[in-house]
Amino acid sequence: MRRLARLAVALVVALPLVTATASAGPSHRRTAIALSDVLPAVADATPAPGENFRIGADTVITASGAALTVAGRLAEVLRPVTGFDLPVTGTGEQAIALVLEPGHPDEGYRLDIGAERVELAATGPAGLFAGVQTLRQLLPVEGPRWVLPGGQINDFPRYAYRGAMLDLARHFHEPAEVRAYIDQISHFKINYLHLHLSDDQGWRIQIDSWPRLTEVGGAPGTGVSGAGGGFLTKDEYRELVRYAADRFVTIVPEIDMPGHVNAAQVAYPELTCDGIAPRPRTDMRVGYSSLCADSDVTYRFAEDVIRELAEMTPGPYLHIGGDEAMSTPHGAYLTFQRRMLPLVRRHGKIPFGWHEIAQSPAAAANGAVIQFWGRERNSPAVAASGAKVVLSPANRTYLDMEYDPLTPGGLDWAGAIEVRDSYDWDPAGLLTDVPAERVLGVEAPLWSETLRDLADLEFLAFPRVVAIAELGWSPRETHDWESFRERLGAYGPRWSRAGVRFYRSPQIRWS
Ligand code: TNX
Repeated sequence: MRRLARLAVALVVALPLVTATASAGPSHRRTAIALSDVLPAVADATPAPGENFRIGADTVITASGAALTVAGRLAEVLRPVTGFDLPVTGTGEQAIALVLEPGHPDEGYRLDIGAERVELAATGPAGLFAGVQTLRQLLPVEGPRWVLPGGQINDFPRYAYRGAMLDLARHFHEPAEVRAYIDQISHFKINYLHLHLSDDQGWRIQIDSWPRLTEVGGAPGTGVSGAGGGFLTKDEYRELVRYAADRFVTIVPEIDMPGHVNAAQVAYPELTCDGIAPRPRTDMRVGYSSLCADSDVTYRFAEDVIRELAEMTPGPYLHIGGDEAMSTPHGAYLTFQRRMLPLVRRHGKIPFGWHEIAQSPAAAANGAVIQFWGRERNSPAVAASGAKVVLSPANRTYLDMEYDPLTPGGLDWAGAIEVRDSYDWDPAGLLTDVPAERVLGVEAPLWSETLRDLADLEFLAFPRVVAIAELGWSPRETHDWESFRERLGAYGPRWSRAGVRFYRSPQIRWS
């Protein structure tokens, strides 16, 4: 039924005569945008041709109570592009009405577009915000006719966790760059941003009880190639958390331990087993540093950092890394995790870790979320742990991998990842030994070894992060490369207008 509806829409759009219908009037014209031309794909769309809504000088946005903030946001984005006043009021004719009503799934919404009224309904503000992202894409890129295609959309996410990750340690990204990224990913209903805040080359978050972490680890010249330096003050971090929350994105902070700690050890040599300060590192190697699992200072340090980080993090998760601890002996690794995982719990957070933590029985015992970053199709340790899993298979989701061998910048250890590679897989079936109900969601990490500025970041992230957003949001039945590439191609002008320097993949016909 749904496919038929889509086909009908496609035919209508393909017709050369996409102007007036029988009941012609300016608001009854067809638009070139179909109701299902949305990224990520909506769960269900039933077009009502002839019921288009035209935003004009008399259009108002109505909302009350908890819907008012989202209504304000909608007005803020529509006013400058359309040039209309769009007052936010309690009631009114010719309204885009934001309505709170029970019965929708988490983050789900219904969008009803008729000739006289648009109604966007959800159970809470998160669902309204998701609906607003859909509505924005249903408007043309340019005026003067701001027409929404008539019909009804019912939409809700497949997975609760749809993430992206930035690596501030290998190259520090300024708060303004992080905000720009949050803006862009929130358009695609990504709802978590994981910040990798410490690594061998740098430490990027102020910790009051260990001030040298940022004085030394965030100094100019820290980072890969020594190009960069910088860190987030607590105020800047809190401000980012707020900025993200306003866009329904939750920050997941990561302090990587027991490996990837060279920057902390340069600042505090007592964090090594022999007490000797290592040299600062600006190369890309991994796996050489480790905290000392049988030393008390390790746990004093870890607890102070986790306490301070938890205090300024309202979100449920705190990521403790755990990856590539090649210089931590296996027994020491288990000792470390046996103490760390409950510690995160004691500070009120759900522990999150790279899939290596699955080796520790403490992972499942403490309800940890495991982030799988491998390329294998099975993972006995992850399967045996029984824990929830977020999928970041490196050969599909690693945004720092090159698109093809000619890509400027980017790494290649997990292979080249063209847009179709990032799109054509199913999270439910990726790990053959982990049942589908244990998959919490997906995340696209962007490591910063080869990045310098926002342009580099955008080039690697867009469009691939949208493929991961669609895998996280859209029902399995909508998965269709041809449809995805059409919708992506049509989105290009929106990025161009916003000044986003995306990769013009040859796999896509860009409008
Ligand atoms: C592996 S994946 C890493 C990072 C690197 C990345 C580069 C993972 C958990 N660790 O330390 O930055 O590869 O692609």
